[in-house]
Amino acid sequence: MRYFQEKIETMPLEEIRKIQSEKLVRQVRHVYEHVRCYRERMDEMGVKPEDIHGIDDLRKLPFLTKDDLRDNYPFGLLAVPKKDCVRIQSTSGTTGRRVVAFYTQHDVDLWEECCARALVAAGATSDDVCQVSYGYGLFTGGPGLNGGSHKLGCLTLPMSSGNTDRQIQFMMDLGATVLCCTPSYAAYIGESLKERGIAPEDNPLKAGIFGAEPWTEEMRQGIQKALGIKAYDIYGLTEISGPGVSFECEEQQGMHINEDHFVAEIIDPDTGEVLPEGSKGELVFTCLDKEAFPLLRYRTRDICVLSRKKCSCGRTFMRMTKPMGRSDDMLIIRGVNVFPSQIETVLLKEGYAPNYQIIVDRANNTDVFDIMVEMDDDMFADTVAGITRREKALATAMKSMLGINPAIHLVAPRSIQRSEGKAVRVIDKRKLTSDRQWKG
Ligand code: DLL
Repeated sequence: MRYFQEKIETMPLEEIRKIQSEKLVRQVRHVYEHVRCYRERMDEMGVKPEDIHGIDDLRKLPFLTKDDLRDNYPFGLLAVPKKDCVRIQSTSGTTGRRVVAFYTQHDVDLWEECCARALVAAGATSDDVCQVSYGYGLFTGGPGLNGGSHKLGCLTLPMSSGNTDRQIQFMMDLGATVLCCTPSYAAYIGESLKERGIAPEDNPLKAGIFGAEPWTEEMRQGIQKALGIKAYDIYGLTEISGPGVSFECEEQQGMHINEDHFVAEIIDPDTGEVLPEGSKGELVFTCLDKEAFPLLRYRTRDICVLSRKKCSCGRTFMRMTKPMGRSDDMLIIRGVNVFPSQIETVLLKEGYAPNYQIIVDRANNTDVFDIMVEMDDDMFADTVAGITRREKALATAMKSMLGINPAIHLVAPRSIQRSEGKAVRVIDKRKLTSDRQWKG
């Protein structure tokens, strides 16, 4: 089984664009009629539903941001009567007003189909046992992959995150072949298996579907080795439905966007100008056929690049790179732009596991930049002088990647708190009043 819905996933570009155009015209009419916020925005811009004839008219429409979602909390952007909705999900990682997304049964089906496509692209079939170790509840990770696994007909283990002993026991006893969780939890499960003396070839897993937070190519290699599997990336966000907006195929060269449901654009985050294919910029999504919470031109803040290059897996859906950071989570330390993923890259290159925490503070009007990094048992057994030498070497490597000098603190193995969901990598003490937290 190569595709979950072959005809759709491999359709020619002209057909994709035709379907997108037809759906967009219908969707714009739907939101204009049912959502006051859109009607007012479009009226302000002098755009009527009749002006939207197809996908080329997309850029006539206004952008929507997370602030708009918060301002319209909870029901302001709901496009169907509340009685027609069957589910809500909500975002993690922010304080203050949460973002609440609504789903009709049609929307849940569409979302679960997207997740089933991701599972098949990772090599799963109805013969597989799928262990879902993303959090369940308001977070979309657990419910999304759970639904996809059911749609495909896998035996589904709805583990949720946490209780790693039980995760490992069920994995071994029930023969889980596909693991779905955050990459940081996958790495932790890998460590825990090793601690229990279970070699990578002795667990039943063959593939993993990991997303919801940034992870580097080096981290992928580490997880693949520790678990003895092929590790696939999956992307999505609550506002646009959840996991499965895009997913990796066996080529592992970017994630295919489910273009029959979502249109992707890349814009300049400062000017809002739409950039040509291949440019790096902020990813914007339009939901083509969701009923309850159909966001148009939603600014994700994720920075990435889109490509229409042919993929040898046969899927024709365009691909996006892993998000390279967020237009709003980039740290500015002593005037220098720093992406946490750069720090992770250096750590993995220098032979450290990606167990680290960045702490930024301010003293005497100057930024203080510390990185706590865990040693492995061998490093920890070294002399004090040896450890100091290591700290200096790592600081030099960081300086050459980032352009500024962090203070490196090598800490004892397993002393940085492990995450069962999204890892908290950054503690920015300078911004305690902000309601936004970095989530990768
Ligand atoms: O994290 C949905 C999800 C669940 C995706 C499970 C994949 C697997 P939110 O909590 O709304 O939704 O967070 C969305 O997380 O805008 C990205 O910044 C980040 N993100 C999601 N997937 C990836 C990924 C879920 N594969 C935000 N790589 C998004 C990097 C990711 N960042």
